Amino acid sequence: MDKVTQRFLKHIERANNIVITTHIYPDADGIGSEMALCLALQKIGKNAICVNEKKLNERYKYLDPKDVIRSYDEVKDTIDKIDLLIVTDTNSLPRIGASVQELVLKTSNLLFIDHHPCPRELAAIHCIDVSKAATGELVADLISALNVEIDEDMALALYTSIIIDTSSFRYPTVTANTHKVISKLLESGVKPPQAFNLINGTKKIGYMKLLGNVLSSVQTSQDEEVAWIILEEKALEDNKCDVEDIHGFINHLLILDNLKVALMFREIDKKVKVSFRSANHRVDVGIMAQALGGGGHNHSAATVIDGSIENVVAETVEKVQAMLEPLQDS
Ligand SMILES: [Mn+2]
Repeated sequence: MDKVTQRFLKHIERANNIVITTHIYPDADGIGSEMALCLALQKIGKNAICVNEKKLNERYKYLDPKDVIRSYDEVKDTIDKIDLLIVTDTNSLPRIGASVQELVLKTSNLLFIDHHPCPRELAAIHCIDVSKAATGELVADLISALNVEIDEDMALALYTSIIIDTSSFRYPTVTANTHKVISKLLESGVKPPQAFNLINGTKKIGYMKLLGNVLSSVQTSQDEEVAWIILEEKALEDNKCDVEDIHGFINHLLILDNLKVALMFREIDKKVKVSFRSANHRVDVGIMAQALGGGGHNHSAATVIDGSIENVVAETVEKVQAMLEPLQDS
């Protein structure tokens, strides 16, 4: 048994009242991981609930059919004793939100269950495994270590975690273990087309038009190693597009020949969110995003930069090209 699993079991053994949370603006990995873990802990008799900063976004409610995820406001007056606070899919406390951070003060036991890069010292005392493609993959293994059978609700949530975090199995983070977990989830009753459509097949015509416009105005550096798309606030409004729907736009760039880095610039108020994807395993966009004030995985990362969209695009593209310069092709 690996150290991450041992540490997890030790924490669970000692705790009865367990609160699980995830990052703000949670995605399917954060939600699927906390929800499945919560159901598993309930099955072994723990008093477990999920508490998020905000109520679950409508589009994700199907991932929580037993309604175990609560908003902080719903539970703040009833929670007093917390033996263990588990944070899934991030290892940064500010990322869990200002209100949920209040719960940290009510417990002496905090455990991150995550797959994002972090300092060695943090990984040494938490359950952080960067070899996992999704926190959901790690949680599936931890649930098995608890000897709990993964039921259909858990399986759909964890399967969705993994398809979202791997962009349907296309990232370099996908391993044999990822597929072993997927195999187990299918045996637990997941139907892939149904799971795929529930999370992806919900787009409106406005989405299609916006995607078309954005992709047809793609730009690249002269050597085509950097490609980028720009999303202006107005275009989102005009097409009545949900922000949640546009995260995947950038992935369409990854099929370009010669590409090393894909960028997506999105205007938010007076700032610009810059998303990064790596199309080449030698290029670590996590480090690039970190150099520009953000962070993330080797293959997928982001930062937020102050300034007008025109300036941020020009400056970031120049910096990314400079960062690519010393790399040798092979
Ligand atoms: Mn994740």
